Amino acid sequence: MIAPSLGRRALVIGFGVSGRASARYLRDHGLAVRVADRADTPSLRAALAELGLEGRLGGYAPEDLDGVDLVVVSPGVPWDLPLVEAARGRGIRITSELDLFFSACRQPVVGITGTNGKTTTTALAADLLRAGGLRVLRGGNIGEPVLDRVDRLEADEWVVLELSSFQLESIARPRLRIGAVLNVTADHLDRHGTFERYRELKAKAVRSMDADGVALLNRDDPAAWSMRSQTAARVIPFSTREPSIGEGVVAEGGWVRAGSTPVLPVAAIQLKGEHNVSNVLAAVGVGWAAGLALEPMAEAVRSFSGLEHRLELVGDFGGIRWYNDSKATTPESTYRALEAFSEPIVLIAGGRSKGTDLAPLARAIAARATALVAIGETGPELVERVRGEGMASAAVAPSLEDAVRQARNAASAGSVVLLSPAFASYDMFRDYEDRGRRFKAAVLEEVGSRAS
Ligand code: UMA
Repeated sequence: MIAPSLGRRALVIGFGVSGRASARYLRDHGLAVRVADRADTPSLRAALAELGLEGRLGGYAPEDLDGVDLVVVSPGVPWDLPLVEAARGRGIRITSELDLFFSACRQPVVGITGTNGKTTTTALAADLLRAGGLRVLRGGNIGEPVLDRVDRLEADEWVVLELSSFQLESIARPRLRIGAVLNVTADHLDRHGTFERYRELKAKAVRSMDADGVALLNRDDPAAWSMRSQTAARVIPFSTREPSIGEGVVAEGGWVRAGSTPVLPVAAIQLKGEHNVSNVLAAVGVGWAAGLALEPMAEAVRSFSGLEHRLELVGDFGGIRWYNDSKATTPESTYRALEAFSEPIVLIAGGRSKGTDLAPLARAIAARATALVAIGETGPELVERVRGEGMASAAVAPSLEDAVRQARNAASAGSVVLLSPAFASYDMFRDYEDRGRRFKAAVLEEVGSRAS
């Protein structure tokens, strides 16, 4: 059946995991789907052939819009790309995978956004809801598209989405039952221009909520907390620092509490760092707002050991513990990683800049790490700046493998080697996952094999 509101002929711009899900969904709804992608690779060609679609790879042109009445923009494609602007100029409807998802989905949706901690909180919130007996579809920026699964949702199923600013920008009305904003610090300024615009995109998650919704806002983060005046939803604060916030979720006296009810001891949380306690509070808040019993939720928190590439322990070799925190693509996530340890730290950092200032990062590294091995495009400037802060042990490594060797030489028993890059990975790697896996492989190769 052709859904009347979708049109007849769609152009999907960007053929990554999100674009493929959109293309599948629209094709299955009877639309003629064409794809355009700036890249041209064997895997893109194979994916096109597999879905039986026509497309232009290696660039796009205005004629790609001919005959099209719907344009689906992938999250990584700028919302103001000239081709998208041209489509607007022609009066063509512009949408996205998640915009279409919200139009089609009737089930309650939990949306989790913020600059750091989204993926961990999304994974944990989904686990908590499942532990509480609910059926859950998890997806979004966590790497799992959802549009091609919306038709299979059960009537009583819940949806837990990680929402990025890129995705929020493209959703006309994110209709959330429960929305959580974890924190907002400067990120993606290369795309959004100003912090204020970026913050507004995050606020969109709670701005379009109704009075029967619950907005979980981080009381400890000024930008997230300021959104309490921008939502019609009931606001539940969460905080690791202010125990007396009334009807909130807090960490106080060594306990996680939901309102006045103790949920579990903070010491039972396996994740490292105060930022992760904050993420746990947000996830517990989601379960609490969904009306679940606290005991199964506490059990789900206890058994959650974290995700790959987020302060992930690679191994302990000769008394040196190696951690993969490749998902740290912003200085703030690296600050949190640095704060999560009391041991001496040899830090591997650097990558592609997203327009943030390097000075505060250099100060934090010099204050907390004993040595820096810098990689990627920002590597040389980072080394120069930490030296300017008085840090003697700082050097550039031409490759990640070389960085691992240098870090091994700089570390001693009892210290931690931490890959927490603070920047995007695209200068040297396919993505942060590629960076993290190559790091782990290099550690096992260079250090693990010698230690065993
Ligand atoms: N492309 C173009 N033109 C462009 C940009 C990209 O044609 O201007 C093409 C690329 O050649 C590639 C395709 O688009 O073939 C990639 O599309 P995409 O960048 O939208 O990436 P997807 O594979 O579809 O993954 C997207 C999200 N990517 C981004 O937002 C950059 C994934 O988030 C998300 O997990 C996935 O959808 C499912 O929802 C990743 C991410 O880095 C993890 N997110 C950012 C972050 O977390 O900081 C926001």
